[in-house]
Amino acid sequence: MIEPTTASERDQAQPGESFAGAPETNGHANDHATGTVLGPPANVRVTRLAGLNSQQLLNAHYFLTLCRALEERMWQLNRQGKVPFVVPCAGHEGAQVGSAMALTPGKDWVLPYYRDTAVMITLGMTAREIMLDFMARADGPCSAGRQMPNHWSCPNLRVMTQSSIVGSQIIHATGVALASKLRGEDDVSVTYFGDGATAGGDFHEGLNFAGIQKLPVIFVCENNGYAISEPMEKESAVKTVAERASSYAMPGERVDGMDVLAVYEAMKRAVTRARRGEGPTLLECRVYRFVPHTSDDDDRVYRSREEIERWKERDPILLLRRRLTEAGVLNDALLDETQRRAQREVDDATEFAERAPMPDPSTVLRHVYAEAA
Ligand SMILES: Cc1ncc(C[n+]2csc(CCOP(=O)(O)OP(=O)(O)O)c2C)c(N)n1
Repeated sequence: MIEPTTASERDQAQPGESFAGAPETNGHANDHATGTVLGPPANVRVTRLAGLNSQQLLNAHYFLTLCRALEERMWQLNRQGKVPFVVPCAGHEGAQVGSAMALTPGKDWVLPYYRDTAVMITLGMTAREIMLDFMARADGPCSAGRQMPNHWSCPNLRVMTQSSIVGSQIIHATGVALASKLRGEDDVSVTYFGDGATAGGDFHEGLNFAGIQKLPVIFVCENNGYAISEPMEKESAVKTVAERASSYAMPGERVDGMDVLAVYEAMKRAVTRARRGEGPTLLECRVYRFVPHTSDDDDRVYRSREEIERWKERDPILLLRRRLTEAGVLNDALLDETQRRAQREVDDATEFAERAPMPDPSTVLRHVYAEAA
């Protein structure tokens, strides 16, 4: 049985110097990322939590709300037979939004994995763009309808194309960090993966090399306790992912991944270290996947409904809402407005993608790595 964790003791908040979606760094025109529409109303107290101001906190709340609404629509489209495959992230959003908020979009290199929809939203990818790829439309920015959904790629956000081979992005991120170091640049590479990926050789090779070379790379593990149906104890003889860091001479930190602000603070520390040339960090975010691995999985065969319900009491969206309400940043009217706005954005994205053209079959070999002679 895998039990929910509670928030760990945290260091004093670090002031947030950059925030995903800042208009000057984000090549996208999505106003949800710039935060110009959902500003705090005049009666909302200006406050800071974890070094983030009211506007940044409300943005984080919007990203979480939007991602969950988008995913619910994806399941509906899948059940209607319109889209064959959903890769959900419900339950992981806190770790994703909290970590991505500590990055500078378009400057730092990001190598996500298939579950990272909320990372992409936080960096600045729009709901329309995500829906275009989800429906394999010709204008889908990740692959123009060639790749499976959730195989992220976005050059202007420095999000690098990934493969379906679990964990392979770990060594790619290490190589990108080596390039940054050789060029003398202060950008940071970040890669995301699940606990199952830590059982593969790429994890060892990537961390070993990054440790030797002291590279500016952050390894973010979203540990949901399972690799599809395999529980953590069958993947690893040690109980946590973070403790493996000592084998590679880098700090390993374990954080409550349901707590957006705790993740943000831990990630901020790792980013600061990497930018100062102090080397890599392994950050383990303890999360839980609320729904099956994908739309092709039946999770009833490997975990109980009670286990899921217990974790849902620590839903990252509910935790953040509680925190923001107590701090006076969020109120009922603003919560209502946030939910309506997210729903409008999802409706718009769905209609937009459904109207968008499919790829022209005559272009099937375009952008394919190798063509037959
Ligand atoms: C090298 C490799 N082995 C197996 C698979 C099949 N596979 C796809 S996802 C997955 C589970 C990965 O689990 P984890 O890394 O914990 O991430 P999660 O899906 O739980 O977020 C597996 C085994 C694969 N794609 N690549």
